[in-house]
Parts: sequence; C-alpha cells; structure tokens
Amino acid sequence: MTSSQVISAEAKQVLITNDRGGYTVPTEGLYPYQWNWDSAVAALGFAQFDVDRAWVEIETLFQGQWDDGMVPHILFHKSDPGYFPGPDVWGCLGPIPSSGIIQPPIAATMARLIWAQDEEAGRARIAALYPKMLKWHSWIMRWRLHRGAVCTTHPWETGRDNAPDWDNTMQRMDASDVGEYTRRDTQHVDSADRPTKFDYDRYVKLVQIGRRLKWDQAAMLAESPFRVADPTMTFTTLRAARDLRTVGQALGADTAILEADIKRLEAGAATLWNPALGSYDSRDVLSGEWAGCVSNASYLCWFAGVENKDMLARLRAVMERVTYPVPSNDTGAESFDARRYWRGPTWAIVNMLIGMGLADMGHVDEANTLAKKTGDLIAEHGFAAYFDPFTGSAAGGGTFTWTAAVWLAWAGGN
Ligand code: 9WN
Repeated sequence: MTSSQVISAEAKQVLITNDRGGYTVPTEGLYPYQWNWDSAVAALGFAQFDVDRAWVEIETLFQGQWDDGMVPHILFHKSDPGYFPGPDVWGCLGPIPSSGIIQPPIAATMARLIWAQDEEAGRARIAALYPKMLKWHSWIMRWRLHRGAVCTTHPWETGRDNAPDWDNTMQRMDASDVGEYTRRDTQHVDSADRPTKFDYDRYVKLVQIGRRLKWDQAAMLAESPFRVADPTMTFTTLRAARDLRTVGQALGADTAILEADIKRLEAGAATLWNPALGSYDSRDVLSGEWAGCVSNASYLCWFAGVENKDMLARLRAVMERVTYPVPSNDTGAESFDARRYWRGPTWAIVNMLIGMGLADMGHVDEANTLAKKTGDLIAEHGFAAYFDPFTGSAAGGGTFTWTAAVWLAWAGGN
C-alpha cells in the first residue's frame, strides 16, 4: 500500500469508530452527539466507501427536524454526561432531544454531491430528503435574514464558535447572572485550545435566553442581544439554495421560489463586503458595526457562487505566506492566536468548502494547491479537529470525523 492508501484506510477507520449506528459523533469523548454540519461532511466521507451509510447519516439528521422546519445543531440521541450543555440545559422539545439553534446548512450541498455518486439508487433517497431540506431552507429565509444576509443568533450556529467576529457583540452582553455551571470541554482538551470563561458565560447566557423564550423565533428576534449577519451562514445558505434548485429541477419540482431566494441572498452577500477591510466580514445588525475580521469564512464566496477578485488576490497571498492555509483569522490581526479555537487555526473542513468553491468557479490551480496543502497537513499531523497554521501541530483533540471525511472526499487524492 502507498502511504496515501494507508491514510485512507485510517480515515475510513475513524469514521467507522465514530459511527454510533445511523449517526456519527465528531470525536469520541469531547463531542458525544450528532452535530449538524459535522454530520453532513461525515456523509460525504462515508459516500467514498459506503453510499448507503452516507444517506443514512443525513436521513438521521433530518429525523431531528422540528415541525417548523428547523434542523438543530446537535441531536442528543443518547444522554452523555461528558458534554455541556446537554439536553437538560437546552430544554427543547423536538422529535429528538436537541439544541435550539442551527449550524451552517451544508447538508443540501453534501446530499447533492452524494447523489452525483449514486445517481440511480440515490434518486429515491434524495427525493425523500428534498422537501425536508427545502423546509429548513425556508425556515432560514423566514427567520434569519437581514438585508438578505443570513444572521446567526449564537456563535455556535456559525460553527466558528470563538471567532473574533463576535468579540464586540459579546463585550456588550451582560452575563453576570449566568450562574454556576461545570464545563466539560476543558476536561477533554487543553484549555489553551478552548474558549475563555468570559466567552463561555455568554454562550450559556444565550442558551438561557433562548430557553426562556421557548426558542420562539419571533420573540428571539425581538429580545436576543446577539444577531450578527455572517459570511458562514450567508454563503452556505446561498450555496444550499443553488443546490436545492439543481436537485429540484432534476426531480421536476417548481423551483421559482428558490430563484427568488438566490437573488435575495446574492444581494445579502454583497452587504457583507466591508470596503475598509477589503474583505467579506461579519456585521452586527443590532449595533450596525463591522466586526473587522478576515476569517476563513470570508473565502467561502466562491462556494456560494460569488466571484471576487480582491478575495482571490488575498487568498493567493495567504497561500504563499502561511505554511498550512487557510487560517481562521488574519495572521496579522491583534486577535490572532495560532492554537485557540477559531481565532487562528486551520480547519480542514472549511478548506474543503473553499476548495470546492474555487474549483466550481474555475480557479482550478488555487483549488488544487489548497487540496494538496490540506492533504499534506493531514498526512503529517493526523485527523485533528484543527491545526496551527504555521507549524501544523494538531489541536483540539484527535481522530475527528470531519477531518477524516475531508481526506477521503477531497484532500487525500492529491
Ligand atoms: C459547539 C463539533 C462542533 C463543530 C463546531 C465547533 C465545535 C461545539 C463546542 O465542535 O463546537 O457546537 O462545544 O465546541 O466549533 O464547528 O461543529 O465538532
């Protein structure tokens, strides 16, 4: 076996080990439940060796869909004391105990890619998923838009929990009455790789507010102190709309509504361009302030089918300068921290989304370079959650489902 085949066998084993029967945990211990966007990536990884299992992963995720269309960020299939905040803290009443927020809606994109690998047999599977995916998309369009950009109501929704994008908004929040709680994350991994207590208090406070409002979106819109229009949510939603349109057309559905959604979201994506920064950025819709952050999500424009020459120039420079791109924060920013959660490290999953977008938009050289560098990173440093962008050293726990899936589906072939 070549070394690449050895790594592929290991990657496959990571997925199999993290499989809990119908769903995959992100990693043993630290994350014992089904996470929304991790699961979508896991499905694409499974599709490389077991396409039936790939569909099952997404089907299980949608079993947790709420009546109103929302698909939660965590499904607590079996209670596990190793994770905080668990189902008792969220107090949600969906068909499966869950959190009350979402994550970047990449499931439709992954389902479309899986269907491309399983055209005939997969038709019935995607046809059954299509109305559910559309319902979730419509929920986002109904509740989360601000000038066409998609807002996040909790840092965890973007999947970029601890990004500096939220610092100003979090600074303004009062969490003095959050009460006592015991973190579990720092019992599994080094606290230097994890968010601070200041941030964690605010994450928990936002969960308490949502719970008090019974996760009623209209009430949260009126009362929650956290609403930020962000590149992750906006670009992934726009991409989902395009993929849903493609799937809908192939299934003979009327996709007029999706055409209109795409136009609104394209206009929304343009509102995230911060001219002073020269980058896509997050904006707090309550204060009107820019975050002033170039993150790895800023480079998801191509994934959304949005071309931008300035971002391309920036990406080329980053790929020259940084050994293992794409860092989750501008390496020159004051808030840059090479190891701490979303404040600097490189995440293979975001690289894959950026790379897929680059390839789709015809930037094949950049896409190949990024896939190669990501492949080298994984080959040299393993299936970690994330990596120091300069040294490549692994952080946040090993044997991560999505890093293994990224190797199998994208980075391992180069
Ligand atoms: C909270 C599972 C998840 C990822 C997120 C990542 C991290 C959770 C946490 O782990 O978030 O959702 O408790 O740290 O930031 O992107 O989906 O891998």
